[in-house]
Amino acid sequence: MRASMPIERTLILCKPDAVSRGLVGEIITRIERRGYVIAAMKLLQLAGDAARDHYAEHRGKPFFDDLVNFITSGPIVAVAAEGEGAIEGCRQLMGATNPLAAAPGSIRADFAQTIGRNLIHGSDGATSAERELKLFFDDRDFVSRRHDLERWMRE
Ligand code: D4T
Repeated sequence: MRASMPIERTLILCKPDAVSRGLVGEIITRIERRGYVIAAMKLLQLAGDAARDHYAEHRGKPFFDDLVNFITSGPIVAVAAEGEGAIEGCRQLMGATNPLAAAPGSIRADFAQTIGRNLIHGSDGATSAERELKLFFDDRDFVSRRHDLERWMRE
């Protein structure tokens, strides 16, 4: 019997640099190849208030205004990714916040240069995942992927 982790949902954002550089497919491919499934997804452009809510933990920090200006500067793709240990697994796929410190082979190491243009956001824990998913998705936006997840786990 294989050891299992809880099935988790995490919020992934392909930030404006990922969308404008045409890297959304690359990012989603890596998430899917790891075995996580897309439970909800949308293309949108964030308003300032929504961006300030999303980044509430960084309010007051010197980079806060730049962060909000950047995340609202163009379309983003929000993805709810689901799978065993998906929160930490997606953080691994992303690599460290500063691309210069990101593990080789991670998304940020492979495609990004600076911390202010690091392509992707992923929730950093269960509490933030729950809070952030609610900012982007309603219950009715989610589609059950249980069959796909169960098949993946059997194979
Ligand atoms: P996000 O939230 O974009 O997934 O990034 P992380 O979870 O990996 O990192 P974070 O919350 O610490 O930072 C949020 C966001 O702020 C930018 N940033 C961060 C920045 O421009 N300068 C900084 O010094 C820090 C710490 C990058 C990501």
